[in-house]
Amino acid sequence: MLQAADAGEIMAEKMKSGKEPQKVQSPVEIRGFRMFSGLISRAEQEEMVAAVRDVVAAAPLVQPVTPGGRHMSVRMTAAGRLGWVTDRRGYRYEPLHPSGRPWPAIPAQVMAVWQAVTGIDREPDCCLVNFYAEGARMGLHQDKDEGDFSFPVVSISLGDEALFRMGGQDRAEGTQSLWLRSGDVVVMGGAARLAWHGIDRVRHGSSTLLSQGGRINLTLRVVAGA
Ligand code: MD3
Ligand code: FE
Repeated sequence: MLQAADAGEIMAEKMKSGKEPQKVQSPVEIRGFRMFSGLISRAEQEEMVAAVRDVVAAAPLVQPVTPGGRHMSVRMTAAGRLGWVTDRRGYRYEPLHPSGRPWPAIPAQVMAVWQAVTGIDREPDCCLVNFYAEGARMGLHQDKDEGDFSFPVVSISLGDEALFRMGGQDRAEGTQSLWLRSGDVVVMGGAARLAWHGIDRVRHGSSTLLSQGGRINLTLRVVAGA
């Protein structure tokens, strides 16, 4: 099922931006999910974790509650003009953290990854930060609150390994799973943009990046009307 993606596709996208194309490895593509394994070096991961700590200091992690009243096991915060939030009032993007303060800026290193893998000139509006402590998971879902699905979502994994499950646009389609490791980047565009996906489990303590263990996932999103 694994199929080498067309590296030229990404380079062609970069040319469109009018910027110098950056050399990134060609991704492995699985049903529209483009996987750049180990794209981010250990030193860059460490810098990114330091930047995420600054984000969390300005916009503390919260344990989100679904509209149905369930507490999510993942803790979240965000950077950028908008942050994704959920509470009893619903799922939505908000310009302010629940504290009432604006979200901090998306770290430059994170923006650089978006540019390297998408070549898109439009900056993402939101960098959602998911933190998985021991035992946290994320059920199968679609990301549909952005309103515009023509832009890809980019995911960056940091810390402990996670079993990522991906399906199709229809919930009834079969799923495939793979382990995401620290430094991996996944781009969900085209058909994969509205695919069902989730995190079944995290191997606590499998990475030395975070001294207390755990996993950070950053997702970069363009939100319509932002
Ligand atoms: C496919 N996060 O934040 S990243 C999420 O690892 C989310 O924390 C997971 O699902 C995590 O919504 C998975 C991979 C991912 C992220 C966003 C997507 C896959 C996606 C949006 C559309 C389609
Ligand atoms: Fe998602």
